[in-house]
Amino acid sequence: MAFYKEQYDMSAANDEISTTVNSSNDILNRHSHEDSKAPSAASGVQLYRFGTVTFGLVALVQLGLITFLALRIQASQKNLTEVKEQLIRAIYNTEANYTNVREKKDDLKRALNDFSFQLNSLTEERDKLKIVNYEMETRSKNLTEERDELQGKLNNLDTEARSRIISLERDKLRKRLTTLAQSGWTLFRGSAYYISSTTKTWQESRIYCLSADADLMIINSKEEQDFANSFQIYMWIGLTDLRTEGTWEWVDGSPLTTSYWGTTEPNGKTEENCGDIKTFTTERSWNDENCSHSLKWICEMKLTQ
Ligand code: 2F8
Ligand code: CA
Repeated sequence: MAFYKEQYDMSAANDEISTTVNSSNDILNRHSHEDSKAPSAASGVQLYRFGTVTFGLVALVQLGLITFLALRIQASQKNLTEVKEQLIRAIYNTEANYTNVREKKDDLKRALNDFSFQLNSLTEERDKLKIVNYEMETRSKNLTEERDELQGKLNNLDTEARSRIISLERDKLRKRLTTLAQSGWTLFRGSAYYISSTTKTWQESRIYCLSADADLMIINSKEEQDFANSFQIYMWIGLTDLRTEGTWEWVDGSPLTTSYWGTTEPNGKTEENCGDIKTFTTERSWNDENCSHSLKWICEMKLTQ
């Protein structure tokens, strides 16, 4: 804008000079015309002086104007130089910015390319995984169906096998009970009992029972006590304080909790360390006896463990 304004000022000044010169020429022309009308020596000198003065004045004005214009032009040039420098700086900055922006753009382009590449790879991978997942799901579904089918078959087999095993066990037990009954064993509440017809010491009696997969009788209830008494036989049972004098226990190691000692029994102290059923007509039928004594005995075989 400043540049354009300077240009405008200069042309205005030129116009002004042209106008002034033209006016002077007009005056000279006019006088020369008048001279032609009334020529005289005095007026010629005057006219000459006037012309010289006028010319001088015009020259002075023109010189002033030229100086003024030269100064203005110089100022304008300075201004223009500054503007030019500013423009150069601006262009330089713009170029630098442009380069910077272009570099950033290139960086972003590269990043975008990388990202696109990665995105493509990931998309491909995802698609592959989708296929694998679908296959796995199908396989899993098939395997589940297969497993359920096999489980069903196994359950059926289990049921069949179990019922077969139960039948076998039942048959075996029946056979065993028959054998026991035929060998003189009596069944009572999940156990089989055998009462000897001969007599032995307590230890020998026990060995006999053990050899038959049984042991001397252990009495755990009033019902069992009544059952034992009902045979009305003086016989060894599985009771002893051989391990600790005065501490009576059963042959399986269990302590004596409920006892059916006869009146004043046990009374043998260290002399009588094995138990028997003696006074079987009363509920409290037990007696402690010398273990070497020869008596009949009763074995108990537990059928349910
Ligand atoms: O039943 C009373 C008592 O009878 C006998 O002693 C006299 C017994 N001893 C023998 O038979 C060796 C005791 O054990 C019993 O307490
Ligand atoms: Ca006794």
